[in-house]
Amino acid sequence: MLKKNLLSLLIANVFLLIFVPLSQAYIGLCCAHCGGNMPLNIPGGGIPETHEFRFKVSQMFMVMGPLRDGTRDLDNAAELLGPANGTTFAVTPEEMRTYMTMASVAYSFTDDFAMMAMMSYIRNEMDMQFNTPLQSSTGTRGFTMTSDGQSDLTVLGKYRLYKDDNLAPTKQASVLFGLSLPTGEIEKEFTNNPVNGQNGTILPFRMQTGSGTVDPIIGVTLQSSTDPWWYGANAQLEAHVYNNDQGYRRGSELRYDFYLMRQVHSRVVLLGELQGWYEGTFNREPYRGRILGEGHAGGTPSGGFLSPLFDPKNYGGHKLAVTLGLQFQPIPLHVVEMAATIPIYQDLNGPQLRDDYMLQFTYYVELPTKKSRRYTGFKAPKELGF
Ligand SMILES: [Cu+2]
Repeated sequence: MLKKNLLSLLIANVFLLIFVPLSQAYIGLCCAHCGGNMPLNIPGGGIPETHEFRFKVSQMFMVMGPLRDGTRDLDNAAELLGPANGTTFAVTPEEMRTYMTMASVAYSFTDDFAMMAMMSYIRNEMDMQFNTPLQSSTGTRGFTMTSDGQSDLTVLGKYRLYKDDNLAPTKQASVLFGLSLPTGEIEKEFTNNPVNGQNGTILPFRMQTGSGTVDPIIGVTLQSSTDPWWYGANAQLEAHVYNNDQGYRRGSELRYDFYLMRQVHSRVVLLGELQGWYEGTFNREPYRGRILGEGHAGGTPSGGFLSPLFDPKNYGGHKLAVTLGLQFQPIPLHVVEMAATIPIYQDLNGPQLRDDYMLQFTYYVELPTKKSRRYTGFKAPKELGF
């Protein structure tokens, strides 16, 4: 009897040794405090552990085109190029490429309150096609319009309203609030336009790198996990409430996001997101168009728009996109994310360029300060799995 018990104890132990490492719970690549896993492309998504910094750098590449009105793609040459009469245009965009390098820093002051600041450097390139008269007068089919510079600075606070556990929550709800500050520019000008008299005039709305206004941001974040799944929902509104120095403002912008992540390894997480985006039109033209006639035929405000890009009504709409990605932890306290986004539905106030695809690479580092409960000098605390 005793022998039999010992034997079964031995078998049980061997069984445990073999199978326990496989069934061990994942705690997430990031600190348990923020929920463990969260897509890195959601502004204000995860938060650092209390009294810790998080530095995030991200490189984004986005391609837009062709032009679309409503849910229908347009053919430049057949439908849009012609005299600048309001229905057809002298110059139309074919494709836009945006390169954006983002940097952000976040710090948690208490278990429930964190602040973050983010800023980008943007480069825009837009391939433009001329109508027949401009093609003959310039001797070229079109040109690539460019602009680059720093974006607006976003400062956000995140306050946790609910959590089911203070140190390692599996359910939490937070509110976000903050401001986008006008550090970007709204008077970028043409520099390489082959058409006489166009260089030095104002570039269209989306080639500008800022909104020109102080914009309030509010949002909510819901995060849950049931190992090995992490999931949640976010919504964020950026309102544009007054006119900038050029006398216009951007349409308000609502973004929402549902995400589902599956941790497949102690250092690897797969992620999927459904992202939505609503934006209104611009409320009117900049002073330099409305009064000085820049962007209009004949250089006068009564002339038709040279390009659909100058019309404030050709912006905004509703978009839905799917993002698939992967997160990887190369060393403790570091996380890398690679993600690709493709649109699945776009109903746009047009004609305007529609989204084509987006690629994003993000790297972040957590830095515990001496006040952090994870602080162990220069070594990461192994017992917590970081
Ligand atoms: Cu975390």
